Amino acid sequence: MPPDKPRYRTYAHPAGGWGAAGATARALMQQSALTKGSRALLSMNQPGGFKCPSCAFPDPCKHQTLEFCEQGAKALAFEATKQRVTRAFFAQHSVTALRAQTDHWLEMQGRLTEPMRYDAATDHYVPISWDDAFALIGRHLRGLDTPHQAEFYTSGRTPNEVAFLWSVMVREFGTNNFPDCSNMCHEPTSRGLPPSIGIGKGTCRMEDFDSTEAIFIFGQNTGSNSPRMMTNLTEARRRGIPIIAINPMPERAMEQYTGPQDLVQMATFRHDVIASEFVHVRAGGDLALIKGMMKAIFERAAAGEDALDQAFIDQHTVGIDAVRADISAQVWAEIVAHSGVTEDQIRRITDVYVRSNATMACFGMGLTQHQRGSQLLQQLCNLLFLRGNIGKPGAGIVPVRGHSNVQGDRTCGINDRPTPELLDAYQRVFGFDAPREDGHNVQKAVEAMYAGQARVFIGMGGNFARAVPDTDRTYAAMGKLDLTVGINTKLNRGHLIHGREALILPVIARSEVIRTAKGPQTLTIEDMIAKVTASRGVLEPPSDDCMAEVEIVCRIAMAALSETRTTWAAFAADYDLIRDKIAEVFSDIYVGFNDRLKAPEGFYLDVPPRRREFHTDSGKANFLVLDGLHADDPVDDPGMLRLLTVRSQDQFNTTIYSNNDRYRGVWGNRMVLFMNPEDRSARGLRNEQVIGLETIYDDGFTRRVTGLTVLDYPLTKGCVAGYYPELNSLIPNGYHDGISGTLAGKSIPVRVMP
Ligand SMILES: Nc1nc2c(c(=O)[nH]1)N[C@H]1C(S)=C(S)[C@@H](COP(=O)(O)OP(=O)(O)OC[C@H]3O[C@@H](n4cnc5c(=O)[nH]c(N)nc54)[C@H](O)[C@@H]3O)O[C@H]1N2
Ligand SMILES: Nc1nc2c(c(=O)[nH]1)N[C@H]1C(S)=C(S)[C@@H](COP(=O)(O)OP(=O)(O)OC[C@H]3O[C@@H](n4cnc5c(=O)[nH]c(N)nc54)[C@H](O)[C@@H]3O)O[C@H]1N2
Ligand SMILES: [Mo]
Repeated sequence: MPPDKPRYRTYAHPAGGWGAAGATARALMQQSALTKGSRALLSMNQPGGFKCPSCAFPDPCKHQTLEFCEQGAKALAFEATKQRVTRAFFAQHSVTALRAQTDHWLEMQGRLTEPMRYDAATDHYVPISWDDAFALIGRHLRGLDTPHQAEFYTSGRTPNEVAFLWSVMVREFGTNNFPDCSNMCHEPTSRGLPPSIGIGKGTCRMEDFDSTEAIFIFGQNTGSNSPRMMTNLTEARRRGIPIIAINPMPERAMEQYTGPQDLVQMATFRHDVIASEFVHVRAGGDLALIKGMMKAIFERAAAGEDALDQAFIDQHTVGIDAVRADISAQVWAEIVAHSGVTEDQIRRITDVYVRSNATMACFGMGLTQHQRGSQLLQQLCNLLFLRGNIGKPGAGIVPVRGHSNVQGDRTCGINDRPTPELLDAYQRVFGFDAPREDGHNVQKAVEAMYAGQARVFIGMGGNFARAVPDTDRTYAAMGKLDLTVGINTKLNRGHLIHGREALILPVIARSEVIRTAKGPQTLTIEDMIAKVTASRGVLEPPSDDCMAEVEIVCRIAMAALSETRTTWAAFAADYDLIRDKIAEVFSDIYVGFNDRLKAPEGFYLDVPPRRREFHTDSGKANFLVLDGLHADDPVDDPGMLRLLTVRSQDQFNTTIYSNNDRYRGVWGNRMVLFMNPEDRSARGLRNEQVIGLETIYDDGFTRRVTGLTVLDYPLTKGCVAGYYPELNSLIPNGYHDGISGTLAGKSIPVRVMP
C-alpha cells in the first residue's frame, strides 16, 4: 500500500466526538472484524467478559451497555482481525525482504497462526512443531554456562497467572533477569514512590474523581492514551472542579472534548472544555514548577495563612524541615527559568491547590521518562503531603498506567531486584533455591547482549527490539544472540531482528477462549487502581495451532528444568491452581484469591496509604529532598533542543494503526518533528522543511535520524517532539533515570543537523 501524500492542518473539532466514532467504525471495518469484533465489544469490560487489551484505566463503577473507547475498540479490532500470517506468507517473504517493510505493514498482515523457526540457509521462517520448538528452547537454556546468560522479557499485557508462572520458571531456572516493559514506563512509580509512601502504586480509586476538588495532570495525553478517563474528567469539569494540565504540548482533548457515548452532546455537536488552565512547562521543568508551588505554599504559611495541613504533617510525616530548607534555597528567577512558567502562573495554580481540600495529582510518561524521574515523583509526593492529600476521599497520587496489566506483573513477581523476603516465599512455596543476585532490567539486558554475555532472549509478549532505546545498538545486540524467541499475537520487527536461531510462537489473545482438559479458563489482571478482575475470552482463536501463554510457560519450564518438582502440567490445565500458589507466595495481599474472584466486580488489593498507613523505613510518609532544579543533566550547547518522544492518536506503543495523528493535525506521515516557530526561525528553517537530528551525548557513538519534516506547533520553546518508536535510535541506552533505569525519553538532548 503506497503511503498517502502527507497532509498537515490544525484539527478543528473537539477530541472524541464524531472523529472518534468514525475512527472506531473504520478500524472494525478495515480489519474485517465488524461482526466478530462488534459482538465481542459487547462483552468487553463487562462482568463475565474479557478485559480490554488496551490501557490500564479501570472500568467505571456504574456499568453502561458499551464499555469501551476508540482506543479499546481499535485494540480489539486489530486483535480480532481476519488477516492471517501463515506458512505461505513466510514462504513468500524472506526475512530480509520483511525487514524493508514498515511497522504498520507488518501489523496489517494479521494474526500469527503456527510456530515458526528461522532457517538461516534460506533466510525464511519455516514451520516447526510445538514439541520441536520447546525442545530447541530447552536445549539452548540447558546448554548455557550460567542461567544469567538468558534474558526473560515481559510485556505489560501479560496476565497475572502467566506473569507469576514466568517468574517461577525463571527463578527455578536460576536467574532474576527480568527486563520488563515497565523499565521504559512506570518503573519510577514502582521505585520512586515506596521511599515516600511505602508502596509503588497509586492511592486513588474511581470514586475519588467524584469527590475531588482539583485535578492536576502532569505529562499525560489523556485523550489519546487513556480515553476512558475523559469521562471522569468531563464529569469533574461539569461539577466545576478545576483541572490543571501541565504539558509542553497542548493536547487537544484537554482543550475541547465530546464524549462519543454522550448521545446528546454528539447530536448537538457540543463539547466540554476540560482544562481550566494549561501550563506550558519546559521538558522536565515540572521539578522547578513543583518546587515553585511548594515555595509559594511555604510563603503563604509563613505569612500566617492556613496553607498547610499541619495535623497531617505532624501525625503522618517526617522530614519536612529538610524540604523547607531546600525550597527556601531556591530563588524565583531560577524556578521561572527552569520551569518555563511565570511566577504569576505558578502562584495562580498554587492558589487553586491551596483552596482545594482534596486534590488528585495524575501523571504519565511526561514525569517518569526523565533522568531524575523517580525523584521527581517524590517531589510530587512532598507537594501532596503539604496539604494532606494522601489517604482521604478525592485526594491522592494517580500514576496513569500504560499496559493493561503492567502493574499486576510487578505484583505477581516480575522483578529484577526482588527482596530477600520475596525470594524466601518462592523457596517456601516451591522448594527450589531462588537465585539471590539482582538480575537485569531492560537497560542491563541490552548491555549484556551487546557485550556478548547474554546468549538467549525470550520475550513474553511485546516488541522488545523496537520499544527499547538506542535502536541501532539494540539491533546489533540482538544479532549476537544464539536464540531469540518471540511469544506473540502479531508479527513485529522483533521477529526480524533475531539471533542465530529464532522462534515465533503464536498465542491465544485476551479476547479469545482458552480451553483445557478442565474446561474454559479464566485469567486475571490488576488495573491502575489495584483492582483485580477476571478476564474470560469469548472469540475463537485464529487457528488451532495458537497456544495459551500459560501452557507455553509450562512447556518451556518442562523442557528447560531437568529436575523440576513444580507441577507444571497441572498448572497448564487448571488456572485455579496457579491462583492458589499466587495466594501462598503473596499471602499478605492475595489470600483467598480464588474465592475473592467470585465477586463479579472483582476485588481490590490493599494499598495501605489509602488509610494513612505508610510502610516506609520511618513508618511515616517521608518528605524527601532532591537538590537543585534539574530533572535532567544540563547540557552545555547553545543549539540544544530537548526532544520528547510521544505517541500518536493512532498507535498502541509499537503497534502502528495508521500514519495519522488526528488531534495534532498530521495525516500520512510519522517522520515529523513538532517545533515552536521561534525555535524554527532561529535555525533558519522553513515550516515543512525536511531535516535531520543528532543526539548530543558523549559516549563514542553517533546517533542520527534524517528525513524529519519540521512542523510549526505551539510547544514550549526549547522543546521538540516526534514519534516513538521511530526516534528511539536517538536515545542512548545509558540515558535513563538513575534510580529505576527508565529511559529518559522525554528530554533527549538533540541538535538539528547542519
Ligand atoms: N492509544 C494508546 N493508548 C495507550 C498507549 C498507546 O500507545 N496508545 N500506550 C499505553 C502505555 S504502555 C502507556 S505507558 C501510556 C502512556 O501514556 P502517556 O503518559 O500519555 O504517554 P506519551 O504519549 O508518551 O505522552 C506523554 C505526554 O507527556 C507530555 N510530556 C512530555 N515531556 C514532558 C515533560 O517534561 N513534562 C510534562 N509535564 N509533560 C511532558 C507529552 O507532550 C505528552 O502529552 O498509555 C497507554 N495507553
Ligand atoms: N522513546 C520511547 N520509547 C518508549 C516509550 C516512549 O514513550 N518513548 N514508551 C515505553 C513504554 S511506556 C512501553 S510500555 C514500552 C512498550 O513495549 P512493549 O510492551 O514491548 O511493546 P508493545 O508495542 O506494547 O508490544 C506489541 C506486541 O505485543 C504483542 N501482543 C499483543 N497482545 C498480546 C498478547 O495478548 N499476548 C502476547 N504474548 N503478545 C501480545 C504483539 O505481537 C505486538 O506486536 O515501550 C517503551 N518505549
Ligand atoms: Mo507503558
